[in-house]
Amino acid sequence: MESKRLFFALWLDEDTIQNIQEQAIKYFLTCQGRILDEKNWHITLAYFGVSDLNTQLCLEEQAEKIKSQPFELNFTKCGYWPRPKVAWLAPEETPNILKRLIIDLQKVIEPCGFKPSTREYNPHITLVRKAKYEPSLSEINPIKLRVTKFCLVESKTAPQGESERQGAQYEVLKHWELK
Ligand code: 3AM
Repeated sequence: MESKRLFFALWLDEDTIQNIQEQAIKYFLTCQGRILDEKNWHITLAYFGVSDLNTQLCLEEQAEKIKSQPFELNFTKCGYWPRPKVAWLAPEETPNILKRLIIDLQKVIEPCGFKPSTREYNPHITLVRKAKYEPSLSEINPIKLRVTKFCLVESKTAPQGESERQGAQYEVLKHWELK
C-alpha cells in the first residue's frame, strides 16, 4: 500500500521568503551547512510521519474541524541546535493563538493515530541543515509573516544520490484557510 510521510505546517508567502533572503540569510552563511531551498521553508506544526491513504483521509477530515483566526508572526531570533545540527529563524514570541492552534490540531488528529510530542513546541523555520556553527547574528529586525492558512505536507526523499545533496522536498497536499 502507498505510504507517505506527512506533517502539518505553516507555509511562507513570497514577500516573507524575499525578506528572509534579503535581510536574514546572510547571517546563516557562517553555519557552514546546507541552506534549504526557499520553496521548502516552513514552520512545522505537527509531524505525523508515515501514513497510508486511510490515515491521510482521516487527517484531512479531522483538520476540517480546526477553527482558528489569522494571526501574525514576527521573526527576529536566529539560532542553532547543535544536536540535530540545524540553524533556524524563529518568532520573538509564540502568540497564544498559535499555541491554541497547536493544541487543537494535535487533539483532533489523535484519533488518526497521532502521538503528541512531549517536547516543548518551538515554532521555527529551519534554514540550514548539517550546520556546524551558529548564525553570525542572534537577533534581526522583525520579518513579518501573516498566517492565513495551515497545510498538510508530504515530505519526499529525492532519488538515491540526489537525496544526500538536496535533502527532502516538500509538497503541500491540502490547505485550510484560517478565518
Ligand atoms: O520543521 P523542521 O524542518 O525543523 O525535522 C523534521 C522537519 O522539521 C521534522 O519534521 C519536519 C518536516 O520533515 N521531523 C522529521 N521526523 C520527525 C519525527 N520523527 C520530525 N519531527 C518529529 N518527529
